[in-house]
Order: sequence, then structure tokens, then C-alpha cells
Amino acid sequence: PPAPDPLDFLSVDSSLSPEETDVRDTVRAFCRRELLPDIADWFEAGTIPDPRGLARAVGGLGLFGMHLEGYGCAGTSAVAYGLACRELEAVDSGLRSFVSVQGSLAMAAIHMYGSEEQKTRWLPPMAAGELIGCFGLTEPDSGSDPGSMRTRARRDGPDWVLDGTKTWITNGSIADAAVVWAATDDGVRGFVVPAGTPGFTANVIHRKLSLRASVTSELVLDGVRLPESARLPLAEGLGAPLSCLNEARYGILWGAVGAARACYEAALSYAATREQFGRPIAAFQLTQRKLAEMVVDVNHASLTALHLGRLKDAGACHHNQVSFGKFSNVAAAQRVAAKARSLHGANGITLEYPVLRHMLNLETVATYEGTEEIHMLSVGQAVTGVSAFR
Ligand code: TGC
Ligand code: FAD
Repeated sequence: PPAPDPLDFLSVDSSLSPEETDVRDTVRAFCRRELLPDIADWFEAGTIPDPRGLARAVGGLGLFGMHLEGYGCAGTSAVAYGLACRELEAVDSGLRSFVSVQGSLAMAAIHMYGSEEQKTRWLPPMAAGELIGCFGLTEPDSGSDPGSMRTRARRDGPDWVLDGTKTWITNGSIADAAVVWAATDDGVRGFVVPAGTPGFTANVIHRKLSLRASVTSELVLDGVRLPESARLPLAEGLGAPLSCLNEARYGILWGAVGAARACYEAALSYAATREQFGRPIAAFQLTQRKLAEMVVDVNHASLTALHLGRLKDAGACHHNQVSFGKFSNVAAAQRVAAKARSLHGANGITLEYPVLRHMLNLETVATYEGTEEIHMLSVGQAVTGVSAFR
């Protein structure tokens, strides 16, 4: 048998289909050509300078909502979607977020729970990247426990009136439409709020030290009046937004592999060229231990992602298994990023190398879409049958 490829030690990608390999190569080439050269500058500036141009480019590649069927979406396999997330996050978690919030949260919510009219109106332009969407679940006092949300939607004649505040909303202030979740007398309901609706404002959250190449916002709903046709008719109860989260968490468990791989590759290359004590640092046993541990983490995470992707494509991936993948793969990526950063010495703290940028991003990735603790508790509940959430 051939010697292992240092960049794919367990040959995980050898089991991809030709179509999946095509998606991987296309997205990887796009990322390396269009995104990688600028990402450190965007991160340093704390912005994506041309989000509409980026949305059109990503939409042109068919990546938004790519595993959804119809309405201008590509209808690929879940594994292909995961590979796209992996390649995007190998550049930066903020770029994967840009794609997964649009496709897996805003579009998935409309696709799963929307009326025919809502799907026809919103999905094709969102798939093309002509319109940007966001997903508002988290509130200042309601993060891990979204069931405690205070945002209210009340009936007023034929209309709904929404009041409340959402926070930490990715793409919030650049979105053309926000999928907003609100409590009603009958439980949680979802609404599509077009930007510019009177009473609806979005304010950028500044001074982030993580996910800097990503727009994060607060959404304020002050007497926002919407027709019944803005409500997602099939969404009833908290299970609706949570089911959308499964889609995004699935993308993240692949994305984390990309961030981990990028850190490992940077470390491998640096170790081969950086010399101390008259030898490349790759020659020291302690460096090799770090690299070997990184290889194990990257490949375990990669296998987990591919396996869950195959289960998802077979319609057999339970949300507790997504929780397993989300927390274990993000934790693996955090371990890899920390080792890669240490291996770069002082250079590792600069934006000349990707390692600290990924390490800082992964702090957010471990927090959003359910913190590490929340997913541990989901797995804990699944194996013991006892809920320890409250
Ligand atoms: P609980 O009573 O357990 O559940 C309420 C109902 O929902 C069902 N359910 C799920 N359904 C589908 N998928 C899931 N993952 C589900 N988890 C639970 C459940 O069966 C029940 O259904 P029913 O019919 O019996 O009513 O709810 P709980 O209030 O105890 O909460 C459970 C918990 C803690 C797991 C959940 O609230 C949770 O996941 N919390 C974390 C919140 C979170 O992840 N927020 C993410 C916001 S979006 C975001 O971060 C975007 S980041 C940007 C990016 O993605 O790039
Ligand atoms: P809290 O829930 O207050 O948790 C604080 C700590 O307590 C955590 O360590 C947590 O694990 C722990 N904890 C809480 N409950 C328990 C428990 N039962 N047992 C043990 N430990 C517990 N939200 C959206 O709706 N849409 C978005 O687009 C979005 N984008 C985001 C982008 C960024 C950059 C960030 C940072 C967040 C984003 N979020 C978004 C919000 C994100 O989902 C929340 O931050 C996350 O769900 C955690 O909520 P919290 O920050 O309120 O933390």
C-alpha cells in the first residue's frame, strides 16, 4: 500500500464520489483564489468589505442552501455541502458562517416551514446571493435556553406585532430579511421580517476579538407590524428553530475540520523550515509529538464528519449525533489550533500566519450553535436518559 499522505493521513477523501471530489476541488480553488489572499486583512479590519459581492460570488458557485431541493438550490448531497463548509472554514470560520447562516438557518427555515409563496419569494434570490438572510433566535437574556425568549408576537386584528431584542445575530445588519423567532400565546413561532420594516433596526456589534471577518448584530423589534403571510405557517414550537440549528451544526462539524486542517498544514510547513539548535524544529521529538497529535485530531474529526454526512444522506442522522460531532470536532480543532500556535513561536501570534486567527475564531465556534456544554448535555441525556439541562 502507498505511504500515507501527510495532508490526508487516513485517506479519508479517497472515499468521496467523483461529484463530491468536484465540489471539494471547486470550492477549494475558489477559496484559495478569492478569499485566502485577503482574509488576514479582513480579520484585522474587523469586516467583510464587500458582503454583497461576496454573496453574489458564493451564490454563483451554488453554495447557498446547496443541499436543499428546488427553488434555485443545487440539491447536492449533505456530504458535498459539508465539504464546501470544510473548505470555506479552512480559510476562516467567519466565511463558513456567512454561508451557513444563509443556507442552513435562514433558507432552511423558509424551506422547511415556509408557505409556497414565501419559498418562491425568498429562496431563489437567496440561493443566487442577491439577497442576504439572517436568523434571530438568541437574545440578551436567552442564549443556551432559547425557550426563555422574551421577544413577543401578539395578534392585532389580522396582523402580528413583534417586540423584543435579538443579539449576536450573524449578518444581521447586512440582511435583506431576518427570520425571527418569537413567543406567542400558542408557543414559539417564526416570522420573516424584511429589512426596512418600520420598527425594525439592526446595530453592528463592535470590538469582537473572534470571528472578526463576520458581521454580528443586535436586532431591535419595536412594534414591528407584519401580516399573517410573514409568519412561517408550518413552524410550531421551539422544535422548529432547533431543527434549523441541526442543519447549521452539521455544517460546523465539517467546518471545524477545515480550520483544524489549515492549522496543522501551517504547523507542518513551519516545522520543516524553522531552524533552532542547528536543526529544523520538525526534528525534535516534542515537535513530532505535537504533529502526530494534530494528525490524529484532524483525521478523527474528518472521519466523524464524513460518517455523519453519510448518515445524513441516508436520512439517519439524529440530532444527538450532530451534537456529538459539533462538540467533539470543534474541541479537536481547538486542540490543533493551540498546538499549531505554540509551534509557531512568536510568529504564531501575528496575522502573517493563520494559526492564532483560527484559534480565536474557534472560541466563537465552540460557543455558538450550542456551547460545548450544551452539546455534552445532549449526548449525556441521550446515553443516560436523564436531562441535566435544568
Ligand atoms: P426541549 O424541551 O429539550 O426541546 C423542545 C422541543 O424541541 C425538540 N428538540 C429538537 N428538535 C430538533 N432538533 C434538535 N436539536 C432538538 N432539540 C430539542 C424536543 O424534542 C422538543 O420537542 P417537543 O415536540 O417534545 O416539544 O428544549 P429545552 O428548552 O430543554 O432546550 C434544549 C436545548 C438546551 C438542547 C436547546 O434549547 C439548545 O439547543 N440550546 C442551544 C441554543 C443554540 O444552539 N442557539 C444557537 C442560535 S443560532 C446561532 O448560534 C448561529 S451561529 C452562526 C453560524 O451558525 O455560523
Ligand atoms: P449562555 O447561555 O449565557 O452561557 C454561558 C455559559 O454557561 C456557557 O459556558 C454555557 O455553556 C454555560 N451554560 C448555560 N447553561 C448551562 C447548563 N444548563 N449547564 C451547564 N452549563 C451551562 N445566535 C443566533 O440566534 N443567530 C446567530 O446568527 C448567531 N450568531 C452568533 C455569532 C457570534 C460571533 C456569536 C459569538 C454568537 C452568535 N449567536 C447567534 C449566539 C449564540 O448562539 C449564543 O452565544 C450561544 O447559544 C450561547 O448563548 P450565550 O452566549 O447567551 O451564553
